[in-house]
Amino acid sequence: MSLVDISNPSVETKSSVSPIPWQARPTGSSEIMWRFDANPIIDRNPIPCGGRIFNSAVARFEDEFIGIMRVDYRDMKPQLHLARSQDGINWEIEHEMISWLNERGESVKNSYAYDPRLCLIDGVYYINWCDDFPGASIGMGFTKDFKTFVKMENPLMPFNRNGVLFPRKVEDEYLLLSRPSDSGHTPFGDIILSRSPDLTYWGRHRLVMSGGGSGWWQSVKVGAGPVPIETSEGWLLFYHGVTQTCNGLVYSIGASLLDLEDPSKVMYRTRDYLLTPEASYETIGFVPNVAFPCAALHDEATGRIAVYYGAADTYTAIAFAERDELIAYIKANSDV
Ligand code: BMA
Repeated sequence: MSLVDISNPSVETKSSVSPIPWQARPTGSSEIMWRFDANPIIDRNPIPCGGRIFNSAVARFEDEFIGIMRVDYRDMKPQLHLARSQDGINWEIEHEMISWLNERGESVKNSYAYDPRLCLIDGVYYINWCDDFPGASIGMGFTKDFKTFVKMENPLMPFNRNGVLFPRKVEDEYLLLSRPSDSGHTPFGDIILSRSPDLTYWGRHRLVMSGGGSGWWQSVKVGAGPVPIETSEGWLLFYHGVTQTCNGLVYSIGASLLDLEDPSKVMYRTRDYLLTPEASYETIGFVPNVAFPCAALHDEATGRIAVYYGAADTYTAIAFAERDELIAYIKANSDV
């Protein structure tokens, strides 16, 4: 794990000014989304059982940050581990995987679990992940204290991935984004919105976004990233867009603004990627050329956003953006 150089005045940690990890845009850069200069924040072989931690979820809980980490084991199967951090940058990762109970209080074990998202709704933290149904499907569970974890019913039928809840009900219904798929390295994929009165029964499914657009970076498939951020201009949704090359798939990061009252309506969507694999920790690794966002911290007061993304299916990295500037950029450079 890399340590942040606190002598660097451009790094503001929780103990100094910013309530979320933050670093100003580098001098001379015109990027809308810029990388943390201490990336990757989690290096290879961070705990004894796991070779790689990436595509992980982060949220604030009480006076610290909590991570639900995707840990790829030495048998290469992924599992979820709890992690804690004072600054959102340096993490203490538990060496045992999260233990789940079902809703009857019985112990249940996931055969694998990956790409978690973490969403706070009315005081309860909900976790979504890619579960084995059998085959890729959306897993869902909750915790109130990060000590007891309850696995709920799978919300949707297989095959599906990238389940992302909204942080509040809209018109008295919970909202879930997902990306129907096959059980392998899906060569297609659209983002779908589903609604539920009770987090168990889901329906009124609507298409939100398809792969495509005028450019090629998101031509093969798209999938929702972090839990959407509510702004006065709409739900800000970071997502991954995938293109095909003769050397495999390339995962980049884009963003869209969804209608606040009907988030199946895309109002604006980035024509160009915001971040594509360029840094060595994104282009060299277990799966080269992957930037896969699963979490975002938003400081409402300053508009600062820290996006956590998996790099090359190997590392955990952070990129920053400024909310109002990003929204203005998306609106001015949109291709819906
Ligand atoms: C997707 C998921 C992600 C992974 C990406 C790139 O299908 O499996 O977990 O980061 O492929 O390998």
